[in-house]
Amino acid sequence: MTMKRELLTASALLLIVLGLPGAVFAYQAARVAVPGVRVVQIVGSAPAQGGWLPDSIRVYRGERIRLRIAASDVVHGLAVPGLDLEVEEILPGHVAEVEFTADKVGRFAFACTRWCGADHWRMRGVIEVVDPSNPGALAQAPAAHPPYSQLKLDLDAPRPPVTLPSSRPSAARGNALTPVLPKELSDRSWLRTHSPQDAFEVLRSSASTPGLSDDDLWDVVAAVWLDAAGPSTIARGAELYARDCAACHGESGRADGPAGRSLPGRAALYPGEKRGPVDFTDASRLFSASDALLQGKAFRGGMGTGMPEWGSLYSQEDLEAVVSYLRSFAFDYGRK
Ligand code: HEC
Ligand SMILES: [Cu+2]
Repeated sequence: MTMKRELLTASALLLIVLGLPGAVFAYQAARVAVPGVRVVQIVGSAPAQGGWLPDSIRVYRGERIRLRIAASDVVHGLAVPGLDLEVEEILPGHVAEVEFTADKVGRFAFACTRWCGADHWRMRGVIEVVDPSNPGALAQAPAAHPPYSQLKLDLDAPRPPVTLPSSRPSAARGNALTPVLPKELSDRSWLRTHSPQDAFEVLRSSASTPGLSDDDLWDVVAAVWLDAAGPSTIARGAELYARDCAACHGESGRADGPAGRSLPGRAALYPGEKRGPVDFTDASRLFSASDALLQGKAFRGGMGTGMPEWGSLYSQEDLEAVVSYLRSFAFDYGRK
C-alpha cells in the first residue's frame, strides 16, 4: 500500500519536473514565429460588413500555412472542403488557428459555416495554391464532371407532368406491400438518372404489380428511393441541409426560410413562375426531376435566381447526400 503511494508521489514529482519546462517551451513556441510557417490573418464579418478579409489568398505549393482567423462581429465558422480544413467556431474577440501544408496546386473555395445574417451564404473566399516554379500561371482547379454534365441534362428545361399521388407517398406503406420489383428499380445508376415519375411509370406498366392503385405505386417508389439512399447518406444530407440550405428552403423544405423570401427565384428564368426558393414538398415539380438533375442544380446554382452554386464547396458525395435528404420532404421516410 505505502509502496504504491510512494510510487505515485514520485511519478507526480517527475511529471512536475519534466512537464513544467515543457509547458513553458510550448508557450514560448506559440508566441514566436515558427520558421517555415507562413501566418495568414483573416478577419470575418457578416457579408453586409464585407465578409472575409482577405477573401482571396495565394500561397505556394509546399508551404506550411497557419491561418489565424478572427471574427469582428458575430460567430462565424470556416470550412475549406477541398483542403479538408474546418474551424467550427470563430468567436468575436478570439483568434482561431488552423495549420496545414499546401500540398496540392489548385483553387480551393472556403465558406462561412455559421448563419451570420441574410446574405450569409455569400461569405465565401478562395485559397489559391500555386506552383512555385511557375507562379505566374493561374492555379487550375481539377475539372469537375458532375453527372448532369456527362448526361447533358438541361437543368432549366420544363419538366414532364407528374401523376400526382393523393397524399405524401409513404416508404413504410410501400415496404409493407412487398412487390416484386422490375429490374430497373433495383439498379442504382438507373435510379440516379431517372425521376420518381419515370419509376412510377415503370411500375405501372410492370406485370409484377397487378391490383395496386396509383397511390400504392407511389408508396413503392418512396420505399425504393429510401432504400437506394440508405440511412447514413440521408443523415449526412440532413446535416448539410441544416447548415447550408434551410436558411432559404426552410427547415421543412417549404421554401419559407428567412433568407429566401425576397429572392427572384424561377421568375428570373420564366416570367409567371414562382419567386423565391423551390418548395421541396411540391411533388408536381420534384417527382419529375432525377437525382442527377437536382444535384446539378445544387452544383451549378440558379442563373440569377438567387440559388447559390455549391459545386466549388461540395464533393459529389455531398451533393448525393443533400439531394437524398431533400427527397424526404416530398416522400414520407418515417421522420417526424
Ligand atoms: C440563398 C438562398 C438559397 C440557398 C442558401 C439555397 N437555395 Fe436552393 N434554391 C434557391 C432558389 C431561389 C431556387 C429557385 C431557383 C431555381 O430553381 O433555379 C432554388 C432551387 C433549388 C433547387 C432546384 C429544384 C428544382 O426543382 O429545380 C435545388 C435542387 C436546390 N435549390 C437545392 C439547394 C441545396 C441542396 C441547398 C443547400 C446546399 C440550397 N438549395 C441552398 C435558393 C437557395
Ligand atoms: Cu457566416
